[in-house]
Amino acid sequence: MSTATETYTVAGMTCGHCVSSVTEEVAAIPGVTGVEVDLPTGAVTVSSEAPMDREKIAAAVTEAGYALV
Ligand SMILES: [Cu+2]
Repeated sequence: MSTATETYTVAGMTCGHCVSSVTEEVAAIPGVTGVEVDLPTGAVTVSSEAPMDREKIAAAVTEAGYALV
């Protein structure tokens, strides 16, 4: 199985609850195998089985109530 890893930046996260909301929504995207969020920088690293559409990540982040930078 090949894997892809991409890092995105999410604006508006301020606490652990924000981190878990974003993690939950992004992890729910089909094909995503891992999500790591760095709260101080807003960096969200997404591992997936195949390269992800940025739009899918953006939609999940929007669903969580935040915005992709
Ligand atoms: Cu929060």
